[in-house]
Amino acid sequence: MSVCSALLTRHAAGGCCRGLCGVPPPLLHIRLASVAEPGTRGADEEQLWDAAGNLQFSRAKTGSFFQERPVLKNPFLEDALLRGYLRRHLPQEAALSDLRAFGERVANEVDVWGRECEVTPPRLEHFDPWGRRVDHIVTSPAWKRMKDLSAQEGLVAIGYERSFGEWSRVFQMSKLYIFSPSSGLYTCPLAMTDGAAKVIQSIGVSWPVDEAYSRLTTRQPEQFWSSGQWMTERQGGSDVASGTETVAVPQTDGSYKLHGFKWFTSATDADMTLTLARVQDGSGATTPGSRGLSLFYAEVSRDEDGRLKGIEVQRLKDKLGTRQMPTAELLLDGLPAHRLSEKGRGVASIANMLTITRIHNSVSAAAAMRRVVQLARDYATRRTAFGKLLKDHPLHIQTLARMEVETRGAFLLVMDVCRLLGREESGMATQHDAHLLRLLTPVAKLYTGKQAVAVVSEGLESFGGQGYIEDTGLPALLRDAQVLSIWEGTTNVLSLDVLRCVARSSGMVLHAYFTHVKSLLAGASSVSTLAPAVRAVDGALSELEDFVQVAATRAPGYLELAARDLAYSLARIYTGALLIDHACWEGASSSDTYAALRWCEHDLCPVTTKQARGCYELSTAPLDAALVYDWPIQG
Ligand code: UCC
Repeated sequence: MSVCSALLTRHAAGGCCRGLCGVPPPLLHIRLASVAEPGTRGADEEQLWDAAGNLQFSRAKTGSFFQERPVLKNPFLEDALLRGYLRRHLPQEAALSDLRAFGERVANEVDVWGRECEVTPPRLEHFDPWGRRVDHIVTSPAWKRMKDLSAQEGLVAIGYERSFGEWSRVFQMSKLYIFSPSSGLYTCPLAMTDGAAKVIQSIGVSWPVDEAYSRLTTRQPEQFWSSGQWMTERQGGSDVASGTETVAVPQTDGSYKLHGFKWFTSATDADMTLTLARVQDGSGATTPGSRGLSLFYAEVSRDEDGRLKGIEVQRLKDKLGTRQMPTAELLLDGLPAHRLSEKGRGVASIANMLTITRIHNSVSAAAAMRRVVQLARDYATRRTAFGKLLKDHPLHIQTLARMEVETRGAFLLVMDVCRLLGREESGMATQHDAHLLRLLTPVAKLYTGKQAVAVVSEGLESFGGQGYIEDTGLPALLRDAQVLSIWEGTTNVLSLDVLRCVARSSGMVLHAYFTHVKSLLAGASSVSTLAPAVRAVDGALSELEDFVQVAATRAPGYLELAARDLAYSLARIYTGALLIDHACWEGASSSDTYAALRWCEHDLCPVTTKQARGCYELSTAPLDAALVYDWPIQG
């Protein structure tokens, strides 16, 4: 028997094992003295033994090194920009201590629930054990706890209590921002719940939605309702005007019954919903297009036999991400409903909901970026490679710094939209603010949705292979980010929405934009450290003004081709101005200045860069098509 196998035998007979002792003993290098047997290690070969005489990799042992995991700390305390922004704009101790306490809860309690939602996705029980159709969507206990927590923490209520006046939305969205990545996607029903409350409030809170409104905005978990937003049908969710087939059949009591098929309904375990349908006239006819759509309110309830009233859940969707949340196809077969809007004013009425859900979407996008940066920078203090910690590799830190710049930009853009919303709702908004809110809502949503995918993807890479391992919880961040640019209006649909609001306001939204960016830059004119950034934003703004002048004289197709780049230019220039403005604040740090300078190294006005290359000339469209389909180029 070799020394090696003798020791193994001795250890198996009575050695102290690592698992029982808890703390791993130090490793010792022991040089073997025996003569090697054929096929065994040589006498000079070095082996690793621990102090208790355990040989690594022997039998059930897996070695003593384990990579440390990133640790989620209080996301409020860890976020210097969030705290700085609130110290500047909302320094009330009540708000700050609430966020501090909630951040603690998120890190130590809620994050685990979020993970539980991911690993215990909802399932659909069509039938009860005796064959009756019940269509029960069974969700995890953690998903239900998220609902209670949302009520207790006032995650919708804060926006309607308005305890902090015009800053109430900033406070509410700050809570959602630290909650979102740990929420198991409960932020989705909250977005729609908030949107429904907003619609009801703007239409007027009276019967039959008065009770719904108080339930949507309560802090009492047992009273709290969530709402759905059922807009998407089989023909698609973007072109709602022509894609909506659902009909509303008038009842003698003034209510309606809805018949149709809703193809993509999120958080389908909601207590109520807002949805669109076409009112049938006496002959059963409906009006096509947008002018035929009206807005309806419906409660999701069950009859005495436990069957859903007027709804069959066809199936749950099998999605890339957002798996924590039930998303379903619904057959509406006589769903009792009440019309909320005037006939034909459905799209205009649900637009308030879209504004709110798009803002929530932007908050979630900024939050996803912040979370991956927070975890990546923690991990960089724990993981060693090539002889030193990741944090000591300048190239690694450069990558994290770039992610940080994107995250800061996204945060300030989103919070500025929340600021404008708060001003509008508290009666403080000027016409100028209202124009800015209309323009920046789609801009922020489309830009942050794209940024989130890029930053979270980069973030996963900073964990190496572990970023690709499912049960670290990291891949879910990327899967969930991917939806942010898709639902609530894709990038192109929202770029066209930007053009639409420019046209509908006769350019006033752009006038407000230019005026506001200039006023932000004016405040920084004497700050020499920011001069390169101010010059860059100022120059880009002039280019953008020139582009708008030229584009106004061109055929509509020209602007359509420019729409996405125009929206990106609006986002980058405005964000640059916000970063500069924040860096001028008396409490700002040198990092605030550095972030502004770095942001302004972007191509701030891609629409003029591309314009100079002829990208929007009408001759480009057939060339693009020829490239995509590999057609021969004509002429
Ligand atoms: O439902 C979905 C999934 C739910 C999941 C919820 C997640 C929440 C976020 C979670 C965060 C974590 S996905 C389905 C999403 N679908 C959309 O978002 C629709 C996308 N399509 C559009 O936005 C289109 O632009 C449409 C549908 C609005 C276009 O329809 P129309 O009928 O062609 O619209 P018009 O004619 O341009 O506008 C009709 C009226 C006008 O008002 P009036 O008649 O007074 O002039 C417009 O000014 O609606 C007004 N309007 C708006 N107002 C249209 N869009 C807006 C707007 N964005 N803001 C204010």
